[in-house]
Amino acid sequence: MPKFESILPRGLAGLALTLMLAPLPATAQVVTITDPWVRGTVAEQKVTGAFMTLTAPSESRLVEVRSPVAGTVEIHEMKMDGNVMRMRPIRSLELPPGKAVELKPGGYHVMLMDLKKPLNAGDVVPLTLTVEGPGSKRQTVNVDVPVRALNAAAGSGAKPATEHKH
Ligand SMILES: [Cu+2]
Repeated sequence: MPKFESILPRGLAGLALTLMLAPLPATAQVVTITDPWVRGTVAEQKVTGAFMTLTAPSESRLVEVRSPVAGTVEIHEMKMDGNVMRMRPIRSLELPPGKAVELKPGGYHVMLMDLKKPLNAGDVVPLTLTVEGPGSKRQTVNVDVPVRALNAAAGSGAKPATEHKH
């Protein structure tokens, strides 16, 4: 008994336990990003959309998106204006707990503006999402997003890029 005590002092045992438990909060998912993609562009096109499905574990909101390929990135919503569907920037996108929020053509989307070069199918666009969780705690999530061809029949019913003209 006394020998055991000397090998594993109480303080050290406590430390080992702390280290084992530490990874749990560190890996707690901020937000799950499913099926992200960016619509490819043609030469001289300065604007395109990024789409994905976001699921947050707790009450959160997407407050900012950044990307090195774009001078400006905005979060957009589509809204009827009379008989015309228009998009406009929103300050944040609510992510209710456990609910999948879809960013898709014709709906919410991330607008990549001021593109520095054309985006071709097969390119990868790094995005940094800032998500504000409970207690206004902000965390960033990096995701590498594949570019799909401009006219590709992409995932959830992608349509031609015309709806993204400003
Ligand atoms: Cu837009």
